[in-house]
Amino acid sequence: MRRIRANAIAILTVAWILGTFYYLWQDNKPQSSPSSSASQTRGRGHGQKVVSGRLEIHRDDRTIPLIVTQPLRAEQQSQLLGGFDEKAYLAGKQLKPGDDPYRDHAFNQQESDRLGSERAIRDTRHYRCASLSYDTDLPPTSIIITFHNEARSTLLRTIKSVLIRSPPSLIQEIVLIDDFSSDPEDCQLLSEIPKVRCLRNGRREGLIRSRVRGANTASAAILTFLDSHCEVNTDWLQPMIQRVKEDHTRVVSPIIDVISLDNFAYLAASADLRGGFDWSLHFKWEQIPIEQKMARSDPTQPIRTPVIAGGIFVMDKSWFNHLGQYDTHMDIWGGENFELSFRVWMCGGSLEILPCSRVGHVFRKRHPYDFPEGNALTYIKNTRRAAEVWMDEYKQYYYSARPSAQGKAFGSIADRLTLRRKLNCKPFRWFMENVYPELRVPEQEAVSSVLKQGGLCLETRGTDTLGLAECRGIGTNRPQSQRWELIEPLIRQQDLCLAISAFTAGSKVKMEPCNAKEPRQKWKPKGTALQHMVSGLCLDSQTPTGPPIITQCRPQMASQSWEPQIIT
Ligand code: LR7
Ligand code: MN
Repeated sequence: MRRIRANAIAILTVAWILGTFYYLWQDNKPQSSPSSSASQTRGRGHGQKVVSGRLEIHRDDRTIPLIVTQPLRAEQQSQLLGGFDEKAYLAGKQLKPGDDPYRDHAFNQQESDRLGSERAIRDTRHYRCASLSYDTDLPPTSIIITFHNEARSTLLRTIKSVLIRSPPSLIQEIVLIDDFSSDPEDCQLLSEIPKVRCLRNGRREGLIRSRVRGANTASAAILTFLDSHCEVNTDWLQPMIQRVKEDHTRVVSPIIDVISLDNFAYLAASADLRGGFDWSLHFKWEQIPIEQKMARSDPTQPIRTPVIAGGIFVMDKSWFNHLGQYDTHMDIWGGENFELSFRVWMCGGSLEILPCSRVGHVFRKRHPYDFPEGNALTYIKNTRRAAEVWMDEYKQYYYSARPSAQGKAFGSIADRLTLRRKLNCKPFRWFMENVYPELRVPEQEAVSSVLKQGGLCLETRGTDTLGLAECRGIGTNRPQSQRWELIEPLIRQQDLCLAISAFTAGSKVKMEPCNAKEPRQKWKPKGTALQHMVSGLCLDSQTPTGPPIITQCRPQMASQSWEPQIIT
């Protein structure tokens, strides 16, 4: 009996100690507790998914003090809003009884309207952020918000949260670009608010050209972009302006918290995510690589990110202009965040997420607006432009991941290529090696092509001889004897590979069973020629009727020029 009691006391003591430790540990780790259960995925009509990251489960108020920003007093309210009649503005657009509250905006408009234009939200930063200090002479910024048919209540809440939660001296102006919404008053009426300016597009332009228009009229030296359904959190702006002030080539974003599209709850996002993507150019949040995570002793430090989500960031205006703003041939929505991110990194800048800056955003599951060219085609056009201009030889992986992109129109990219040359930007390979080494290059898949020389094609005859002959068939009707798979270092046709018979100039080239370790079978492209890697000699059709040979490489020599043409 005594033993049982003693055991029970021991177990209780251990449990109590563990409980205390857990409590303290939780308290020390305020905002970044990982919880895999609450991940949120946004579906897109055309197969785009944006994973908004793991959300945190709110701990109860005992373990984390609930720090909220206080609602405004009446006199502050009128000071901030000037003569703007908020009630009339919101009343002007209300749901009618029986309306589907999700129909127009793909979020629950009824909840948003009910919330009012400002509310207290939890300060979701790491507690150490509160003790950081910033320069007292930070430069002011122009806030740029573009929107197309945004709900009045979310748009107004975005603006009011900026006015309430930013030091007034840092807000030079708020530039609204109404991207041809159905009701011009949605924007116009808001210009009654001090500092707010409203520009309306004469036709639908999409968010990319709209932002460029906003940036062009902005009067501050620093630009801050926001989506039209955000709520900025405590001290969101100072950390971003500070980083850009210290180095104007930095482009910085906050951690993007989640505002529920159903009940508008403000939920803290995990603090150890960065922006990434896959080869189909679909954006995703991903964990910071483990080595970087281990090296982070200070949770307030910036997080380097390969790409930004795109909507919420701060950038020096002259740097934005110097780097070529945006690709204004991109339409409506999508892809511009990759284009901007590649450009910033490859042309001498950097991208980071600042954990001490938090902005909430309503993540949606579908686009509530139409795409004049269709949503899939627009995404393809935009991402194709990004891939063609910036991804060099790596664009092949984009095309294999998104085969439907091949052959789709994407307009001229000449201007953007000139820009890239003029800015003397690094190759995409540099980006892969230095910024995003975690992005794996897919296993090389065999691509069939013909090896063309003028109008002739290299073909096999019988089992092991080779020669040039007229190219036959098109597309999938090409004869097997003229199909080649170029998988470095091999040039193969089924199980046989192109091999030299000896390592000296003039030696014949023949077919033999493939063996990637066999030095006689190793080739690599050299301009339009195919060079044997070991001898350094080039594949040459000097005796067109007979088998090809290898000779000294001479650039531009017709008999050494092989043009691989992919068979689709
Ligand atoms: O034709 C249009 N004209 C517009 O002005 C279409 C849209 N817009 C406005 C729209 O009203 C909104 O304010 O553009 C903004 C973005 O459109 P959303 O909110 O419908 O799309 P989104 O939240 O999915 O947008 C994310 O991806 C876009 C890709 O082009 C942009 O980069 C958005 O800025 C980006 N939003 C964010 O990064 C916020 C965080 C979400 C994430 C991840
Ligand atoms: Mn958005």
